[in-house]
Amino acid sequence: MKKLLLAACAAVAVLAAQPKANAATLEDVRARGILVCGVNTALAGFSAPDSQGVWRGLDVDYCRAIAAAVLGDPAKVRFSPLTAALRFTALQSGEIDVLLRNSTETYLRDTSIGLTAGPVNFYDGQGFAVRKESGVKSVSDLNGATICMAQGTTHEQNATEWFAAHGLKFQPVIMENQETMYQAFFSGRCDALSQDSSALAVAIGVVSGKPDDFVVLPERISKEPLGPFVRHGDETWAKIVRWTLSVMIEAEELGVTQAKVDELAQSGSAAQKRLTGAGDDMGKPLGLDPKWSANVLRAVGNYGESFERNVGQASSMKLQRGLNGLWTNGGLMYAIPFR
Ligand SMILES: N[C@@H](CCC(=O)N[C@@H](CS)C(=O)NCC(=O)O)C(=O)O
Repeated sequence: MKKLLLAACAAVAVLAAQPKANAATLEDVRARGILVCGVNTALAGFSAPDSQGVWRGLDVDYCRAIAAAVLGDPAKVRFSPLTAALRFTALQSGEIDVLLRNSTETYLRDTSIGLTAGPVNFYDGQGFAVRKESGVKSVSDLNGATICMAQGTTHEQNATEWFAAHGLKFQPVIMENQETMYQAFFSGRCDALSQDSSALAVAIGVVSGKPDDFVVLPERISKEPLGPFVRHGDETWAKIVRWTLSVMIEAEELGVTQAKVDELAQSGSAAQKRLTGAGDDMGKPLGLDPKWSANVLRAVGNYGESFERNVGQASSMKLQRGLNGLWTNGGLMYAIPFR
């Protein structure tokens, strides 16, 4: 019954808004001269303004890369910060051109709300954090616990199904947004905090101010493949969004870095030349500039560079590549050939 109710609520929430009939996002963006990208309000590593007010993160880089591909300029982006609960409606209504907001791709999100999921730009999983003094060592120790989660996310359903499957119970405390969820957890209202493990790393490592007082439990109870969403029915736009990430991954595979784009356009292999815009016209099929892929790489670098800068070793998060490594290193990042 609870399950049915959950499914029903999710359906009502997502079907409420009808997608704007529009299959010409590329033309709209060109006419406007600016890409409107829906992002998280503040999630360090993915999308958050820095101390100068400049948006930074893995999702932000992807937005800038799309702007570079389409408009030739990574600065031509307006970031539209959205809560989890409002993000899909903003895309359906045409308020944004693309959603890049640590959004999990699922079957229902891809098929029943007038949207289409793009490629995965970060493989994540749902985790839990607790206060160290609680002595809790694994998720099974949370039987009967109160768990803080955010509204409009995949997390309540995942937790409900996981606890039921393990014959355990918990008390969900569903907060309106990330900020209120953190307030609730850090003020002691919940025994645990549950969200994507990348976001947990930020919550404990950065937001808490006392990382040593908390511990992230070892289990990941779900798959959370995060990626962009676009409106259903705009095939060209979906392809532009998909190929932009593919170019970044292929560049990493081929050793094309941000600093070497121009050099490799001159002296690289045939594949490197194609990727850096010095081969055949690779823009025409999508209605883009012949040098669109070079513009992407000049703007944000390859996928590995963007990862390390935003969430990896050069960031405060220091996440390992893991599943987000190249397939040649045992990860899941695999580019469709750019030829
Ligand atoms: N990947 C998950 C979670 C994404 C998500 O929105 N996470 C929360 C933290 S658990 C968040 O960023 N909330 C921000 C907010 O709603 O203000 C999803 O797509 O549902």
